[in-house]
Amino acid sequence: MAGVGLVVPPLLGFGCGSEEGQPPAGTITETQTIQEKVTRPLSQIDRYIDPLPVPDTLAPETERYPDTDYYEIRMSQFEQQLHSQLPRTAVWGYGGSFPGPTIEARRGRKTRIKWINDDLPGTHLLQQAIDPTIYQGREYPDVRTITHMHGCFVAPEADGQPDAWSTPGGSQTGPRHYGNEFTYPNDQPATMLWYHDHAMHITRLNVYAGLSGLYIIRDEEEDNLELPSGEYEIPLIIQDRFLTEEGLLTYPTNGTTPIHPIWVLHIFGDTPVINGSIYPFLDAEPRRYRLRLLNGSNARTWNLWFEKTGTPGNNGVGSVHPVSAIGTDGGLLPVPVQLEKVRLAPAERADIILDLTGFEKGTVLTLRNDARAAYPFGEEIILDNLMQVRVNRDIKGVDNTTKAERLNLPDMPVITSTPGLPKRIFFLGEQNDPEYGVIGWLINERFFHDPVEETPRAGTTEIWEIVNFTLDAHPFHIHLVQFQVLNRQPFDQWGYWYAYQDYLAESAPIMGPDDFLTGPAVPPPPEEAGWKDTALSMPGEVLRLVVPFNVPEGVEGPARYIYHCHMLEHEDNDMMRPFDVLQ
Ligand SMILES: [Cu+2]
Repeated sequence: MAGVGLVVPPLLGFGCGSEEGQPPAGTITETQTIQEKVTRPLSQIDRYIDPLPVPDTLAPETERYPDTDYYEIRMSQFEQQLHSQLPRTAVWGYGGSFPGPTIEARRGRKTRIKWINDDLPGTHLLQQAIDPTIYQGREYPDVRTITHMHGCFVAPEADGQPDAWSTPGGSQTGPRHYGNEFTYPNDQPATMLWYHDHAMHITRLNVYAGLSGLYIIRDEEEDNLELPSGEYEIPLIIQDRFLTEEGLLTYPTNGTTPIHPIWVLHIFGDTPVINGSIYPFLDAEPRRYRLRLLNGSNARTWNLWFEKTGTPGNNGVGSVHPVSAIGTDGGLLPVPVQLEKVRLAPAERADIILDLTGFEKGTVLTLRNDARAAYPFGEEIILDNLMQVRVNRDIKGVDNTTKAERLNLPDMPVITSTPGLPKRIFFLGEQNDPEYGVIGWLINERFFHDPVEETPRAGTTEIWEIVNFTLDAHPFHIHLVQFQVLNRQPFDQWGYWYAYQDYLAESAPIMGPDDFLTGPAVPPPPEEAGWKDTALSMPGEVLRLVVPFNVPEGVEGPARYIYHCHMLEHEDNDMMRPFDVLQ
């Protein structure tokens, strides 16, 4: 863990101690004790005065199981300072920090984690935002959690699915609960996954309260590239939140309709939080940095760029400083791609090189965003000016890393669908009420607990066509797999929707999108031409995915997984479905 965390002042410390001599996670130590400071209302805080914190990397226990790194990670409620001019904020977190500690894994060596929620309180941190009207008539305890490893090739029992939740102490469990200790095979290329809560109908509140963290897989292929590492490899977990003027975390409870008086269609916070810090800055050297970006927001899509906002002599102020994308959700790209802007939908990751080589001391870059919310047409506040990177340090030693455009990245296999298999079509739509309009979201007009309808066979590769009938872009996520985006193609949204209504009324056969296409199929942009587990389905477009299905060693019989929209308000009410992989 040495060399990974940046220097963080005590008042911003993560305190997920696991090193020898460190206190157990979640305890308040003397170094964490906050100095009493004059605080201000949120609307009056200064920007870019707190150094960007980086979550600690946990040290594993290596002796307990053969060929396996073992961890115990506790969930708890605690107070953390999100900005040095705000009082401490009560949050939830893994390992006593928000976001949780980073887990590093090596391809080919297993990781086993015991997720412990016994320390969580009996009342939810966001109790007022709980809305049982979205429970489809079922009953659930308010505090329930289950940790999902997003993007992981993992057995269904260890996947962390919505119905696998348990209450603190385990007195109540979901109908598909398989304990809280899971093994992750790490049988996939080097990449950055993330773990987060996934409990049925309450994922949005548990993740928003703070239950998420990073999981980085490394391998030899990546080692050989000589990418920036150690303190020059920095994760950016980008989230948005609402806080009161006093710094309390709040979640909207204004509801959408009398049918769901509290649950909201989606939320777009007015305060950016990066690695658990509001408007932080990064003091940088004039060299290459590898930034591991995660959009950890509930619902906000970001369209990010670095802009020169300050230079000695004002040279180039206002210009975009491009980055090089080198990886996606599931691994490295085949070629580096120079980008002015990086679009990230909820749960998507981007592996980028920010090259500050030769930058004069005093240069300031500001991380900006211009994505509308809801993406792409919405009218909510665009959160802009999120953090700063300041070239304020002298370079230590020499930068021996490879220039991004000269990186010899591994080849990307082109996968094709298994001949003879029909395409599967997934219709993204709304739950509509005749009186109140949109009251929720659905895929194929089915609720989560309706019977399974998709049963791909292990060893085959399918085409999944996602048809978006709504006016919002939805990040479509499939558990278990890493897929490739084949293309996107516009269609006549109204024409197809009416035909679909006829089909639902059983007066017409189901029709694929072919008769309604209005333009050419466009392959994914090069920065998206890698392994993906989440892809943005745009309104009025057919999104085609090439999805290879396999199950980890030892998995027998039909293996249950799920796919869903990764806007957490959507998946909680009911834009999520199960599927079974047959063998
Ligand atoms: Cu959605």
